[in-house]
Amino acid sequence: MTRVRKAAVDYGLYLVTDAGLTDARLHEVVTAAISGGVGIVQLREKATPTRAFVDRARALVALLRPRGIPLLINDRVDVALAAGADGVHVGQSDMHVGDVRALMGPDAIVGLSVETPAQAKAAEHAPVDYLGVSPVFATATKPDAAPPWGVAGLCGLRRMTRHVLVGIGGIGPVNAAEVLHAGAEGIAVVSAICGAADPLAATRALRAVVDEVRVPV
Ligand code: TZP
Ligand code: MG
Repeated sequence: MTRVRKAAVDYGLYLVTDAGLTDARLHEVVTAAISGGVGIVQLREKATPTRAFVDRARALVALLRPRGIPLLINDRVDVALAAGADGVHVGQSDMHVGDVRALMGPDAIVGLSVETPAQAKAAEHAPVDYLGVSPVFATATKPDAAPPWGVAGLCGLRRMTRHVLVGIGGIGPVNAAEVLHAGAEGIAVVSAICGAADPLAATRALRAVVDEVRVPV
């Protein structure tokens, strides 16, 4: 299966899944998020046995690929390769991005979380497609998250790197515009969609913010 063409990827609204929040509704939530306008999805499974992780990844590839929406896998290159996913997102203590790139190939999407300016500086020439700015705001979804960058920190980061930046952590309809105005190409959200009573309405509301900020004046 050919991967989604990465030059065409829209980082504006990025859904990161959470099994604890979606539970058995994973398919339903991702379907709603597609209808609501997400441009990219990451399957993040921290406690799922490998076989079930691959099965979920395959099912999401089948759902997303016909719509041209890439699926990234959190942490696990083996799962991404087995499922034919479009890419991998790693953090600072996961596999080195150089190794991820070598295993996944040049057409895969590789993302890296950065929690400090020093990490961003170290990643300047790394073979990644985007940096996840982690976290922008305080979040209860990732208990071991680093101290937040804040909007000022994100503005500083925008000035120091040429990479595409995607903000994550504590982002919802109320503060999404600030993150984009600070220079992020996109916002990544977990609870704002996965934890919403109406994931379709929640996604539409976020998409509306992204589209409004991006309209050239
Ligand atoms: N990485 C940095 S913060 C975070 C991850 C996976 C969780 C973000 O969750 P939420 O609910 O969008 O704040
Ligand atoms: Mg990780």
